[in-house]
Amino acid sequence: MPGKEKLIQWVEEMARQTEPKRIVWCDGSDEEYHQFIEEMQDDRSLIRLNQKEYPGSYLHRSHPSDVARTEKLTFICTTRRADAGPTNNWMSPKEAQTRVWPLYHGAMQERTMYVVPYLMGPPGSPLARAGVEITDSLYVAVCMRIMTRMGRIAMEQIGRTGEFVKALHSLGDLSPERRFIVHFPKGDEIWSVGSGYGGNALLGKKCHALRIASVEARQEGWLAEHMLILGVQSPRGEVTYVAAAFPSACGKTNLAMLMPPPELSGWRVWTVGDDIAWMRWGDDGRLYAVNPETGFFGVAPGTSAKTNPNAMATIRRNTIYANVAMTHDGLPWWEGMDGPSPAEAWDWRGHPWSPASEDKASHPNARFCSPATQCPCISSKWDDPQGVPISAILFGGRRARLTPLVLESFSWSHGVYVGAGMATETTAAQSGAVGVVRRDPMAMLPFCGYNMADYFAHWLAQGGRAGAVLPKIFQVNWFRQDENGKYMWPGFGQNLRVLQWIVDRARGRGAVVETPVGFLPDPKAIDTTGLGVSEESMRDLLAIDTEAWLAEMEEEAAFFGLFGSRLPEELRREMSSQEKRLESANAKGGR
Ligand code: OXD
Ligand code: MN
Repeated sequence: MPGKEKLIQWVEEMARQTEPKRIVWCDGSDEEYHQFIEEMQDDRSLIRLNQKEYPGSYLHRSHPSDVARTEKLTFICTTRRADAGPTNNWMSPKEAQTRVWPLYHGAMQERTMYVVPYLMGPPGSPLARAGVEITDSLYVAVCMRIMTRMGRIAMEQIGRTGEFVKALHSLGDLSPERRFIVHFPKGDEIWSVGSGYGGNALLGKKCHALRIASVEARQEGWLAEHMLILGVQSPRGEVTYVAAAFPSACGKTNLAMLMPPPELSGWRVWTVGDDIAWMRWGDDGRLYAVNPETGFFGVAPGTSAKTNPNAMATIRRNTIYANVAMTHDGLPWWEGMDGPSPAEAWDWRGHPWSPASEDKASHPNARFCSPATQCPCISSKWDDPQGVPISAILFGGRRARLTPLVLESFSWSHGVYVGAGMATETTAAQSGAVGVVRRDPMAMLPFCGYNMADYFAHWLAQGGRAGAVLPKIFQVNWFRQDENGKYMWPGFGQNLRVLQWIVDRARGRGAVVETPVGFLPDPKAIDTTGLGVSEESMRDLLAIDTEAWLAEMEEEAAFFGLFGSRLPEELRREMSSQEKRLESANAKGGR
């Protein structure tokens, strides 16, 4: 059936269930966007910010119980539970029909249904994939306009190929009791009901570009990952592309937009993407990455001229803020922004706020949604249909102890093991406790659409591809703390010093020290001139505590144990070799 007809049929079917007052097919034009913005101001779902200071920018306040991704209510729907794996919530298609589908019945009565065709990935790229989101939220429609290539361009691809992900979203009654985010990888379908929050409701992002795409990537031999993509340019003009996985709210946007400190003049960092990387093998054997998105949906609190000046410039116009505070002059404000706190403001719920208030002004997971093209350091290749060739892959977490500032894996399969064993302290990006250490393999725990044992196997299989020019794999940790709880590494722009070593290693240069858990930089290999980090701190940042690592490996083994016999043998081998290396180093009294 031609694509357009298939789409019309699906929309009609969804309309029969949801009973909207009217249906609007979005064309993605500027006029349409501005009209939506007007309508949202009329119904108070958008508040106009100070247009002199923040032209084209608005504030959206979400329901107070709907401010983060709700992982507990996120399901993978497959016939067999084992295909979703032990780390995903599973629902059978039958249960979805009886438990979730009825929630859509009449859900759009008195509301408008917006049909949002979108494309993920640069048009013309072998990785460009189409989807259509049906939503009754204008906030979702305007953010999708920023985050994806929306409208005509997507319709062209759908018309041509007949292929699209069917993404059905309704705010429902916004009750967490009736909130579900359900994925059907087999039918390329997503159902999201009861939430208007970005990660739950902008269905092109986590739901399509990660959960559904990861399944497709496995079938087709590519990778859909929770990774930023950046280019590091040396003073000689050599650009090296890096993809880096970090769990949510661990500084991906900051790293992607890194501003080199003045003392590292001549170096530049170019942003290709800040959240998701789709990567495929090119004819030359190299791994090419595209950013499937066209915008940044970043965490506002903590963003400042010090931590991320490029983001501050990006979000100065045409930005839809969610759940930040607003000053009486109509300026957005959040904790960690530059300058003093305002004497008075409205907090993220719209209540009066002052520095004496007990609560935070901005929600810790408040977000900005801005077009990628506004980023001052956007790469000239950010929308190249071929993507950029990746030379290094980074896995990073938020760990106060244990993992060093940086280490290089011994091989691809050791690197996959390092990524699979990743753990991190939780943040406000997901509902639940903050600061608890949890295993988060490759930062994909909440985003892998299938059994993670098979995901590890898929990663391992890439290492055996004939002719593949494998990127080197590294682990980084910007978040080590001393015994007083103080961060030991300055982070932000200074992370470039670590990237410099990584680039050197990726290009076959740079000095290393071998340890049981990987190659570490030779103490002199990271330039610390003018950094204010003592030699002793540097030693601590790069120290390997073999006993603590062995204890960590027990936790890791318990986690891997969840996968039973489905865990790839190669991963077991990597784990046991590392254990042996640690034990023998421990017997010799450390590394
Ligand atoms: C995000 C997240 O919004 O990971 O990128 O939560
Ligand atoms: Mn993310």
